[in-house]
Amino acid sequence: MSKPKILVARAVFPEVIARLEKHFKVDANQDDENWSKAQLTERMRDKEGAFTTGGERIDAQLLAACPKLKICANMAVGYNNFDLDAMTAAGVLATNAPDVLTETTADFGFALLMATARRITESEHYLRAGKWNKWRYDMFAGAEVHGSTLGILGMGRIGQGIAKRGALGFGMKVIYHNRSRLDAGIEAECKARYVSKEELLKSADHVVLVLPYSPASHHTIGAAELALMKPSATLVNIARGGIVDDAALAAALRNKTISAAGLDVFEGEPKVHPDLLTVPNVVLTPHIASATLPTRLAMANLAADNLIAFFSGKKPLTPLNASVLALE
Ligand code: 8YV
Repeated sequence: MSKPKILVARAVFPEVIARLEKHFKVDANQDDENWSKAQLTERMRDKEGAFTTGGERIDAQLLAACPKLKICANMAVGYNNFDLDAMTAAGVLATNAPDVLTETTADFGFALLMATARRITESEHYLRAGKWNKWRYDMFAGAEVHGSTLGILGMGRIGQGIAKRGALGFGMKVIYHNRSRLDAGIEAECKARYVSKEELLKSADHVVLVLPYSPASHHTIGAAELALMKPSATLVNIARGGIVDDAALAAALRNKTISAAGLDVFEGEPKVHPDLLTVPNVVLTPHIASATLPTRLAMANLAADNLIAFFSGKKPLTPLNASVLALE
């Protein structure tokens, strides 16, 4: 029997490509070319499976042009690049890559919170620019982290990881808001108290965003929400671009409506709103929250495991629209 044809849409670890090649006829984008939607569709047209990252939009238009496609395995926990309804309607299974990145991403969320609150990049830029010629008592005085109030919007696995770091490691009071309230057992484990979004924004010293992107969460944080926050508060976004209105945030940072922000994700990334590049009180990183080599390898292997399981007639490990499998 001939091997199923799959597309690997972005460059990934050579050992993962080698694994996939044992099972599939692989068309791999190892040069990491930036394909347009039309180029992606063209390369996917004759494929039965696809290995995607968060950047490739899989929608009804693409699916209509790729009738052989049966599965798209995302090397990301977030899957807002998938039109899940269109995929389900087309009978295409979608899988994501949760769990393996939880702790690494929570570490980064906390690192960004610390760097933001304690003005690490701002002070480093000052030092590198040769501006440091004497010590001053209030030089780069930042916000207290230990003992302060940490507000987490989006209390999934990564949010819970950040809550534990804050509560257990830094003695923070943790409040959270989520679509649904967590079980009392999980709240106790995370030492977290459920509050309304408004209360969270008004009372947190540090707000961390870890909620999934969907049209419903678009601009969850805009000018009105920023105005609710304390002028001394910091905001960290490791979720998705589009959850924050970046133009409104840049204005709030410039006007000191809030004191600082740490951003790993941006509206329209890899482009960054030009106003964010000119305000000093923001730490900017290029979507690297899950970026350690062991974690990225685990994410790639999980996407590969999903493809291999599916084409061997087994249940994929992390399906998003398992109802499609019932139709098989
Ligand atoms: C990915 C992410 O690295 O998993 C996610 O949802 O945002 C990151 O961990 C990125 O999406 C590329 O796949």
